[in-house]
Amino acid sequence: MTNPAHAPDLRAASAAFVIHGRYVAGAPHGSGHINDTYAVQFDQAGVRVRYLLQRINHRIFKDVPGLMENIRRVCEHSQTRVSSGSGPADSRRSLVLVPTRDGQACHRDDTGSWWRCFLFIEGARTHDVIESPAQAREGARAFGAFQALLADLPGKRLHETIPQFHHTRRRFDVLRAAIDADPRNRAARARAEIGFALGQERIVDVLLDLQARGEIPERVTHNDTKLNNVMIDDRTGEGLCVVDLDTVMPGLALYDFGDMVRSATNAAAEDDPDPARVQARLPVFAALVEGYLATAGAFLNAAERAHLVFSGRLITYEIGIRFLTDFLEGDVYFKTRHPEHNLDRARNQFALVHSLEAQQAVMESMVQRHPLP
Ligand code: GN1
Ligand code: MG
Repeated sequence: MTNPAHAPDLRAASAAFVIHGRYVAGAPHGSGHINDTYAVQFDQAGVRVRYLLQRINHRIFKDVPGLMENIRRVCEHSQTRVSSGSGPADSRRSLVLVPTRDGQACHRDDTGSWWRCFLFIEGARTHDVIESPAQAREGARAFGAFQALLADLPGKRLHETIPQFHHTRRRFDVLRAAIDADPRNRAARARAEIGFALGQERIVDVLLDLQARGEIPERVTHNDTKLNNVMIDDRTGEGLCVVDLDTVMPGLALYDFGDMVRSATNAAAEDDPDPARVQARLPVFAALVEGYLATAGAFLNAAERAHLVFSGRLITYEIGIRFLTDFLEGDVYFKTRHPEHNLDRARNQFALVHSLEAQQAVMESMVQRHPLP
């Protein structure tokens, strides 16, 4: 999907929320592929305060009230946890929703767009390309802690905001349908990538089969653990707060770990068009294992531990086939900046699958060396 041509009225959108003071400015923020995110600034009695304002992509998230109910519950649960702390960073350890003036978690404007607002976490940022093993360790530690937090989320099962989000077999079938239909006549340009994708079919059902046999359990997971969905403290380098909670729902812990491997180990950006620059960095992988097991190691079972390495390859492959499908379908899902953007992304991800596969044995030994909690 290409970005909408005209910028929304951020002043009007923020007026729906309980924000005091005078609107000063607003600008796009971050690099998400789905929602539109803005930082808006207010003057509150002489102090500049920022808020994070988001327009939710309701073509993709079809039940926005259900999604916001999930997010509200998760944020409240996490705030209860961090409110017991008294360290200087504690108020930045959880997302805080700003309610609308009529007490709701989100606002629907006249054009039908849905908006939500969070307190802006200052003094921290997200990183699209992980620069050091330390950053990876901190990110993985934060995601593991987030899973641990969700393990005792009170109340009913969360809504599935995108059904079968990580159902790799379904993703594979959708790809095959897109290849057959080839609605934009793009398949010829993606012959090599299509060949690679179809050639990996043997890995598609591995986790689904384990789950069906009851060997790995359903848990509440984040499901979009791109490392740029963790805020890293600018000063201390600590992983402070997990963001992008739209897909928090029932899932497998391994999908989360796999997406950390995909997004953190890559030496290149996810859309780097030159596959020669793509490589899975082993020291970053080792740091992910260390960070993740420090916070999640206590609840993972043996089958989950045994598939940590595999999960990286599977999720990289899965996101790769999603990019490829979107290229074939005419860029209807992910935001793109040029006509080959999704194809570049798919090629990049497949190069990473290749690199992960080549280094599998070393990565397995890294996991095994890690002591059980
Ligand atoms: C999307 O919104 P963002 O950019 O954090 C996508 C993820 C993909 C990711 C690939 C809801 O995440 O599943 O892994 O792009 N989110 C959704 O970069 O589809
Ligand atoms: Mg994001």
